[in-house]
Amino acid sequence: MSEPAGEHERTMAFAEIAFGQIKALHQPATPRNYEVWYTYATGYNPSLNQMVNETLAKNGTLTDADLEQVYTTYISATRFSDKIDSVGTRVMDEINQVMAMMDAAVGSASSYTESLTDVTDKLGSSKDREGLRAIVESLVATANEMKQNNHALEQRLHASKEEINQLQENLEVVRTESLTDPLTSLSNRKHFDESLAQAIAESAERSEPLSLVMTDIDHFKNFNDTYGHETGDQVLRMVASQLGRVTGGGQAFRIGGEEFCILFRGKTATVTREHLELLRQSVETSDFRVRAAPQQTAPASPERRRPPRRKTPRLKRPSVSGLSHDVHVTISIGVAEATLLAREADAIVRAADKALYRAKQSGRNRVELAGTPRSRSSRPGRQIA
Ligand code: GH3
Ligand code: MG
Ligand code: MG
Repeated sequence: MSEPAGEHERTMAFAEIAFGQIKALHQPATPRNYEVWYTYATGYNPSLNQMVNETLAKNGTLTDADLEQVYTTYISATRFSDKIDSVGTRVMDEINQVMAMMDAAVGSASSYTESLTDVTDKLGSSKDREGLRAIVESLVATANEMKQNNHALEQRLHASKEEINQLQENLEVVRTESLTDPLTSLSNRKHFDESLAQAIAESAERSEPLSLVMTDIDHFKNFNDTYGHETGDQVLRMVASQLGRVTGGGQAFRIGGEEFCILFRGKTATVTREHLELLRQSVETSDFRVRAAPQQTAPASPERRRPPRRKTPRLKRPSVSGLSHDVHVTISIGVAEATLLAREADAIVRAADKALYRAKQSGRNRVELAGTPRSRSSRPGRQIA
């Protein structure tokens, strides 16, 4: 009985540390955050602890985006590899069973050959009717046995084929899941990193342009502070769905909290900008209705590196039902072109991020091109107050 009591105390100590961290850093006590801090408290995942400690040392806290990154890198990624391991084990089992069946088939085929050789010998020496009848009977019996073995093998192979097809489908689902952001269903950061590397290699090989877009929701923190995290999530989904419909063949990714990327293969930044201008306008003019009432208290703002912002998101119209508001959502966009820079992922990401920063500094809700003077940035349809 001492084991469970010891286990109870040990795990309660981890739980207390996890709650303590959530409280001290004023974070939402969501299962995800709890899991990150509980894992941190156990110390079982040194890489997770290292990432958390480095972020704490640098910023004094972990933002939601940091927690999401820690979770996807060190917790959910492990789950996916567990799933892949389990599919892999089943494939190995299936292969082992088929191999055993093949061994048995080879064994029975060689004994069939031996029987046939034996019968052939006997046929040569047999003179009477009875002798011939016995040989034919033994031949028929051996042939029947062989037929049954072949039938069983055929059935087993058929079942294995079905099982392996099913496992292939499972593997595809797990792979897709591991590359998809669960909140918005857009491709995730991992998919982005892979796609960017691939797109750079392809654009270099074909000597084609490649444009990378970084976009970030304006004043997003205020949606959370004013209407709550759930509403923040709704805003994220709404923007993601607009990004998913972007024209010009761009592929959209959610790479962090309220930050998204779009890759335009074979398109220059200038051409891309036209599509981005349509995207910017479509977010700005979309009717986004929030059902929650504004919250009474807003949590403290974390440290920021972006330019200052308004206190609350703008409400387009007064409340209709008393609990329902149309909320004004805008995005800022930065775009960089690979052909104008060294074809290197870091350099392109940095350039697009810099352009995005410029879009924020110039008043948000606008598109900026990397290396473009401010005066050439696209103007928003209307100015934010
Ligand atoms: P700016 O216009 O300068 O971009 O301001 P901002 O408020 O959008 O930028 P900031 O980086 O300060 O805020 C980002 C916020 O996004 C902080 C974090 O709590 C929130 N966030 C990150 N991930 C999620 C998420 O998955 N859901 C919700 N609801 N909020 C998230
Ligand atoms: Mg933002
Ligand atoms: Mg941001």
